[in-house]
Amino acid sequence: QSAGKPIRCKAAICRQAGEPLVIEEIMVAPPCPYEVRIRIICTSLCHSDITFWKLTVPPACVPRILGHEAVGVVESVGENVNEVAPGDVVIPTFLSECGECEDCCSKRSNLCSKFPFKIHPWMPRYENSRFTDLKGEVLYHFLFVSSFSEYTVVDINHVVKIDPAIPPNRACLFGCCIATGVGAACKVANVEAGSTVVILGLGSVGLAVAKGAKLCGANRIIGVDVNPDKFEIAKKFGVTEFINSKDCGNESLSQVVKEMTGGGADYCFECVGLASLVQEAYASCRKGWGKTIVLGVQKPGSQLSLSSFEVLHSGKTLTGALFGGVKAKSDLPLLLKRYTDNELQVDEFVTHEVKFQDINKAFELLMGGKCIRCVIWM
Ligand code: CXF
Ligand code: ZN
Repeated sequence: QSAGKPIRCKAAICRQAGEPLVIEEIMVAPPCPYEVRIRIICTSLCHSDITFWKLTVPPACVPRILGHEAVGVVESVGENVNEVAPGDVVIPTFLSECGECEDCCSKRSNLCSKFPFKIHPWMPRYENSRFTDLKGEVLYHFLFVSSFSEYTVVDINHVVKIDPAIPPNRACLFGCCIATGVGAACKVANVEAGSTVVILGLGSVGLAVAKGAKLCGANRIIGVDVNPDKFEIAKKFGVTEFINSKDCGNESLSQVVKEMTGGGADYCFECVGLASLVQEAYASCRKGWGKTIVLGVQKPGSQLSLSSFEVLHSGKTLTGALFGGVKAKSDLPLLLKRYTDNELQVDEFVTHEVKFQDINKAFELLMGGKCIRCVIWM
């Protein structure tokens, strides 16, 4: 009975960069053609939300509804939507899969070219917003998801229908960290059994890389972090050795890795978002076949410096991946199946859960360093 009408509900709005989110009543417009209005069940906080919450320069903009790791129920659908119906449980995804473009038709890419990924304040198809505050002011979208709201509107190309039996406080993690980390190991790097993996940064994405590497049969999984407490935690995720990058003395991290591994790691994953660490990761990989995968979100404008001579001589590969190379609609259900088959455990990722009204607590927890994932229940 709400279909076709605006919905009044609560949302957590970023009104000023770096200031606590403000919970306000807002209006959520009905979905346009090819769009889906979703009632969010729960959402989790990702470091990218914090990055964009703090950011004061474009592509940042306020007032904005952040949040991009979520699960919800379809409330209503716009015209031309046949893939999902009201009542379906769905994960909204920041990457589109139109299923028709050159990228969607190729197994080599997950970067839909019909609705390309961008840090954008609008809906992908109509370049406008479905959110207004009670004064009628437009509220901006985030990553085509904006899940810090009781209701959101998402393009059908950004919606994946899932098994409603999956616990929502686990399902939501597949909207970013699990797909990004596990996908990076299993799909982008295609980690070979018996190999040695180095993970720079043991946040949720780094730990998800460890899970993925373990699933692929990696022999040694070396975690690197500045926080020594991370090793105990990371062991549960498959990390077998630890380097505190602050304790490398006169040596560079890559020198330490090369000594430990007898020449360099087979795979190196940068999960922090620092250009200098991407360079260290590349230097830590074994000549001839080492692969470096960049997952960390860098500051806008940050540049890499690599010796072209070394690139020529090394035979190494450097690549990056959004969403772990995972295609939202084609691959996410397969990853979820590995979870329901108990092959991939994700319980350990959820260290905290809060109510929507306490969403700012989730920010404090994640920034505090002891939290891996905090689920926010609507
Ligand atoms: C990121 C990927 C790079 C841009 C911002 C969002 N993904 C998820 O956290
Ligand atoms: Zn994220």
